[in-house]
Amino acid sequence: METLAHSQQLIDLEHAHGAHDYHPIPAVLERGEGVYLWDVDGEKYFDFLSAYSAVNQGHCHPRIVNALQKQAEVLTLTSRAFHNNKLGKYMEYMTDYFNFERILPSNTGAEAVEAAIKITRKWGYTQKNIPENKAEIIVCSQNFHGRTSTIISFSSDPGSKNNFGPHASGFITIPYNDTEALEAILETHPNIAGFLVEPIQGEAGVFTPDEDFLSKARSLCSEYNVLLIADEIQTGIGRTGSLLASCGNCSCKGHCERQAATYTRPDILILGKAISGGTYPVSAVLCDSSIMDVIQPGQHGSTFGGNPMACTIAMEALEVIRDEKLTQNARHLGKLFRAALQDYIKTSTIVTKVRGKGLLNAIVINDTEESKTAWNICMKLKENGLLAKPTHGNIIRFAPPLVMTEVQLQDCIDIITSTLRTFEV
Ligand code: IF1
Repeated sequence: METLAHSQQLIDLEHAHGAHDYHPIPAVLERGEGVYLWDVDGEKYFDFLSAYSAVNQGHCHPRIVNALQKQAEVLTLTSRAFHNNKLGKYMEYMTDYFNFERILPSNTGAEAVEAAIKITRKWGYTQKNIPENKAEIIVCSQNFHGRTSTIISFSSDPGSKNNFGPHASGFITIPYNDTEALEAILETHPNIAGFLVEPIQGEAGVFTPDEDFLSKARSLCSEYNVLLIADEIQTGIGRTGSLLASCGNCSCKGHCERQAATYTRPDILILGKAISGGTYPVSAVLCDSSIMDVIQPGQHGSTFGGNPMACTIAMEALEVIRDEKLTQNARHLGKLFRAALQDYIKTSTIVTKVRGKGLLNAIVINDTEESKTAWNICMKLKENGLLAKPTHGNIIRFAPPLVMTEVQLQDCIDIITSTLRTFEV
């Protein structure tokens, strides 16, 4: 009893002193290891959120923690007013790993999206001769790219956007997965500088587009001299069963065995979350020199971006992805997961759909977006030892760390299906 009261006390403290900007599942976590989390009452859970796909390498991965600890003892931050001995090596490592000529380092996802917007606009003015202040960027409805005032200007979620205006102009929204709409805008608008897109829409409920959506968008962007900007903050780093979801297959050396046949190479790649394995905020924009070189000294920057902690941690976290073949594991386990859930759906009245790629999946519940059913199921999953979070009233995302084993996954499938069964009518 005493410990349960302890957990409620901690929740009350947040409520009493913090901004009320979240409505979390009431688990107060104090320890993590691999695919597991423990709460302050000692309860053990499978993590099926992975901090929104930041913890792909599993909680407290010993190699990443070791890299963090060692670097923390030597040098943490210099700012970019000076050089540091890790940044150059990190830049070489990242551009080689992701096959782009240049990298711009930053901390959070939203910051990297902001930087990509600035680069795209400046490219539009200086390389495409778009008239001053007329550059436009095409985005998709139901997008999620972060929380800054510019980014929420092109959100279609009223909660994220309303009463936070005046909103930034220069964004045109088209439906996701609609290359006809994309072409219609490109044909009629001469001042488009870029098309910003998530290869799979996470917040929209793991909405997975047609196989050829990105490659068609790639062709259209090339035809109209518009930059294709892929936000892989959530989908990147092995999550969807390829190093990048825009790879579909992967062009990048040695990360997975697939060929480059259907690789859709964006002009600008945005990464965040799992490039640090969830231990430290690290994000990045990658592109070739012809685009990146529009940014000159004094035109962009960040106190923490490219600091030696971030550089060291990210290199280790990406080595772990490669060494432990986490991309391949995500692809393999993802297939098993969807097959098991597909099998469950056959006789289910409450689950209508399972979708996703690799270990980024979701189930759709036979209820309204405003209903509490998904929340109630997640509360029951918690009771049964598995933590997941609804993305809408009727959608639950399932995204465990990629270090999961097949045996663990089978346990999780059992927990999920037996929990769902208690909601069947
Ligand atoms: C929150 C979702 C996930 C992202 C993409 C940029 C960012 C994110 C594709 C910004 C961040 C997180 C933030 C988190 C909820 C969340 C999320 F449910 F909203 F969609 F992951 F699934 N681009 N996504 O997914 O990165 O600045 O946060 O580092 O609570 O807002 P950030």
